[in-house]
Amino acid sequence: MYLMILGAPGSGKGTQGKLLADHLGIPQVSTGELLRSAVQRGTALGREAKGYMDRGLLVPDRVVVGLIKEILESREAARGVLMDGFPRTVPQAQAVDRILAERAARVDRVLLLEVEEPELVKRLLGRAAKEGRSDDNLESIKQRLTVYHDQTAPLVAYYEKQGAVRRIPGMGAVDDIQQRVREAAEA
Ligand code: B4P
Repeated sequence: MYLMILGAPGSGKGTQGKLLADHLGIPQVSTGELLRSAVQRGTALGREAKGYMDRGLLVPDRVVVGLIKEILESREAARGVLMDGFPRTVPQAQAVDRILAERAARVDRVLLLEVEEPELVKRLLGRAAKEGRSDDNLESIKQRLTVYHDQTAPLVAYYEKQGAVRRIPGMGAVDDIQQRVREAAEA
């Protein structure tokens, strides 16, 4: 099963994705986590990605598509994967479709978490206070929201054409949202 969790920054992709992946027994893969790990290790990929991430911009597709290909072709992903934070642009979605088609698979469900913007900002500023992630500052958060609307939200129409999108109200308690997420994933 190939599932994708889609939503604006702060919509709870990481939180809900982890719970759902554990429940289904498939790996959760987050390009954000992989990129942050590359930054921390100071690899060439990490050095290139850091400038984009800190400014709230997307890392270029040519960098991310290689990463996505590696993930989806790995043995770990053979039985399915929960994609958290990718694809994020139409060219990335086309790349995912091509890679999955090679194993006669496709994105089965896109779980779209819908959260109002003031709540998104509140959550990310809350995380900044707790974890100090370098892109959780007001300027970068605003930029990430703009990038989401311009470059990632068009994916909703892309996957709606495939009948894969399930809209999930993402406000409220984590456990209540997880219940809705599971129902949407398994329906
Ligand atoms: P990501 O790591 O994907 O970060 P994000 O979109 O900002 O969302 P995140 O996953 O952290 O937040 P979540 O919704 O889980 O990407 C970071 C950067 O990496 C991007 O800006 C980009 O530069 C780069 N990047 C990553 N993937 C890329 C790609 N494919 N192509 C190009 N560039 C890419 O929200 C989490 C917060 O909300 C937490 O603090 C959590 O505790 C809180 N929360 C969750 N549910 C809640 C609830 N119900 N109530 C209250 N708080 C809640």
